[in-house]
Amino acid sequence: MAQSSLNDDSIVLRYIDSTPREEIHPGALAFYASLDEIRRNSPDVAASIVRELVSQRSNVKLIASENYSSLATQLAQGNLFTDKYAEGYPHHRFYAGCENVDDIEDEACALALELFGAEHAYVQPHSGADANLVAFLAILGVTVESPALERLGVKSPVPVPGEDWSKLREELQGRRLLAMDFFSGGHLSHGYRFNLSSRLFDAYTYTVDRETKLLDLDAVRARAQEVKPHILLAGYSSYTRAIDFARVREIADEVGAVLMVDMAHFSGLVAGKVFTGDFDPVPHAHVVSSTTHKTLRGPRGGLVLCKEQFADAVDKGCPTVLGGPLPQVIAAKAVSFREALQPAFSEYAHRIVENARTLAEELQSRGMAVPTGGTDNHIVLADVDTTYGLTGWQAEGVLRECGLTLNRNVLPFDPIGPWYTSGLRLGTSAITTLGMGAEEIAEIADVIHAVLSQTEAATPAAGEDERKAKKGRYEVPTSVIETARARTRDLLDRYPVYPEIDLGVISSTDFGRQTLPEQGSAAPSAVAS
Ligand code: DSN
Repeated sequence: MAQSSLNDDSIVLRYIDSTPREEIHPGALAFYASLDEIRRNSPDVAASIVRELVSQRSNVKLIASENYSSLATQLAQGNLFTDKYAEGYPHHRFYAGCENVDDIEDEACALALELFGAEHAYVQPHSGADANLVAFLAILGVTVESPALERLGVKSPVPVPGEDWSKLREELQGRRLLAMDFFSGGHLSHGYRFNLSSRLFDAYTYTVDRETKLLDLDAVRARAQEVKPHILLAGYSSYTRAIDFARVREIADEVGAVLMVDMAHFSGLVAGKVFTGDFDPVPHAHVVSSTTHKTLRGPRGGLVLCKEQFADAVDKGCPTVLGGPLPQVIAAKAVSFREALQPAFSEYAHRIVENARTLAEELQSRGMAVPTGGTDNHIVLADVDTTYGLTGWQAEGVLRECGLTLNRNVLPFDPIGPWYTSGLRLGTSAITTLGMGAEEIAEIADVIHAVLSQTEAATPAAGEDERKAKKGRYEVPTSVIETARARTRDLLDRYPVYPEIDLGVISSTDFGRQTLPEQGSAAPSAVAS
């Protein structure tokens, strides 16, 4: 491998030379060193990493599914574990030399069990959607495939003759899945027509109540009795209320369904003991899937927890569904799970919800229509169509211009549809990580209202598609954007993203022909030199 020594234009040396020894931060040191190493061969990649930090420092992150992981979590991923294949599960691998992967996977699983009080944990899924596939296939494996194999007198699918295998595949496919409708807040991977889950299952949905936009468990029960699903799936990406999972389990039991809960969005609130007792899915569901990077604040990835009955099948996630595990991400999961076990994480999780409640109240006090009237979790939905006559697309676009990053979202029974949408989804996990509280939330709500109330759908130009212009473009005075930008910049100056990293030691000439973006006051001016 090529060797190099640090030269005069080394970023890490510049940092060391300009920083008193006692102020040197190991995470920042590692960040600068990584830029030096990456830019030797790939200056464009190094420049993009810096640009992303600049972008994140210049915009308030209100995307409900994002957060800021610790530098320790990030650094656990940037190492030689990425070189290792480890198909199988701890101490049962298809490759030699997996002892160290076993250690980190054992550690991540043990910490997940401690964090969630589950009977079994599987930490290999690469994403939440992958975790859902692992869960689906494990449930089908235990409830359909294993009994069929037993009837055939074999333990593995390999020796099953072709004709019997065709019958078994027919038995496996087209089982009924009952999950929350995408427009009511369910996820794509819960049986939405564009997703594999709708091919694997005969998928049915339940919705929130048309008037209150709340989940009515009596209605879910009636729907479950009508559909008689094989799997009853609870969980969401854009629903704002706590769910009584004890009652959902009763419904599943009544109709003989397996209960699966997708807690991808709110797993940090479960780990942080915001959702406890009947509202904690882990004791009640047969199988629970999750991501690790949303409220849980870990690396981008997935997780499955389950009752012992499903453990062996879940552990076969690779090769059933997944490609080889990513040991470097599993290492980072272990780091973040340990962080989440600290008392400070529980305080953080409670503050996320307080902040979301405050955000819902502050928006409503300025006239915003908020479906369900508030929130019990980290998500706030806002109906910008009803309130301002704008589409979610327009609101998302103009707010991003003002330094607020969020995503447009369908609302229940959305009259506009899934592309332009009627709503916004806002989340408080990331700004809570930065330390923002009630005062800053009020400021954010005020900026949102000031901007959206002065934004209008564009007037179509001659010959322009009227529908596209009215839904996709907007008009807003430049002064409105400038004022809002100054306000969000002020917030970000007070709550910097990764404050350990001083961009002042980086120069645009560090990246060859790459130039870095014009900086606002949220990032040191030296970056633009
Ligand atoms: N993309 C995630 C979210 O934003 O909720 C889920 O897939």
